[in-house]
Amino acid sequence: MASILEQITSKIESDQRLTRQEALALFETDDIVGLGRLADEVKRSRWQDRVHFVVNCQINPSNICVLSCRFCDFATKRGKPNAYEMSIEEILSRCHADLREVHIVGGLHPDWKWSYYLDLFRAIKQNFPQIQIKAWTAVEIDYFSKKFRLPAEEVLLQLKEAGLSALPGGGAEVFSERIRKALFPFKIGAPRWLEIHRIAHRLQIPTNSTLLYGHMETYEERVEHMLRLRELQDETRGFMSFIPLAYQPGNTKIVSRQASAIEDLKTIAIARLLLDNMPHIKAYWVTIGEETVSMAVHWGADDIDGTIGEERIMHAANTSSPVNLTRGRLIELIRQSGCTPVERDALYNTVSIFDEQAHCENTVS
Ligand code: V47
Repeated sequence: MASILEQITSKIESDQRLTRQEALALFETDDIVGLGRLADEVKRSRWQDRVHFVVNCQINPSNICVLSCRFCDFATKRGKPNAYEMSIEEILSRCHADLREVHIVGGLHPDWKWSYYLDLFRAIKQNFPQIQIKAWTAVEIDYFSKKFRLPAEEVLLQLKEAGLSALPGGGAEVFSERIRKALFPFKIGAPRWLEIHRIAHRLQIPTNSTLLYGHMETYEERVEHMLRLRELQDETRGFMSFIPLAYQPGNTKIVSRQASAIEDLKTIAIARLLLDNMPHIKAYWVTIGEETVSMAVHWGADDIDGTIGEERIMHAANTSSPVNLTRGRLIELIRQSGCTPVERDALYNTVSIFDEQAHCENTVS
């Protein structure tokens, strides 16, 4: 009898979708190499040996948050020694002419006015018109909608007019009521997260999607999460990428160590196979590290995010990754993995293809 991997291979070769049971069987398989090879074939049929990256900068304007989610080491309260807030000028001072993307997310700030959010985007676009702004998760959009008494649609329209290009994929965590009740009971759940992304897609604002794994979720819950994203993507085609986020345990004591590299690679490979309508699968070096990323590009990932700068969410949870990678380092990492680096913008338009050594050496910084 054919093995589960052989059965799934022939389904994929005849363009059939994977079922929930098949995805679960892949999580249980011992044939990690076979799983990786299959995900790599699917990735190559779409992207050949290309791997995308972006020259970007993450900015987390404040860690003051009205929520206190159990899994989060980043959020704090006003008056605590680690609390911080950035002015628009401070944020501008972190932007520079080489950037293609700024990725802005933060705590749900209790006092900032709606004008801060609009003025911030206008100031970035005025000073750095080439930068595309990918900002505020669905959780933040929902918070603005309630706090400023505007429908989510209106929040998104005003942000778009001020310069928003895309929404990041954060805040999804795991689409499981069991886990929401245990780890983030006051944060929006799956229906509202999906609704905000549906509205964004309707307004022609592309978005990303994430899954926070490696804490207390089951394989069934990981699969259910991916299936709900696949379903919305069938409806809207508005997602650009899916990013599995490996949980950094930090000081929360939810788990004692982060998921293994094999778990990271399995999750990426299964995402590539199950999310057949998701263009990009991102291996995020900040959470899984450069070594695992260099393998992940052979396990189904076609994107490794970007230079990033001073990221604070995972670093608050003691990630061992560096605070910044240069464009040159990203190109080297992709090349050393045997792939072709493709610099992109926030919306996955191609900026440069580094398919010749000379081109790379002349261009890196
Ligand atoms: O929503 C919080 C997660 C997310 C931890 O869209 C944690 O391109 C791991 O969404 N360990 C924010 N994860 C980051 C995010 C993201 C990152 C990179 C690219 C994109 C994109 C989006 O980080 C949160 C939450 O799910 N998170 N704490 C932690 N200790």
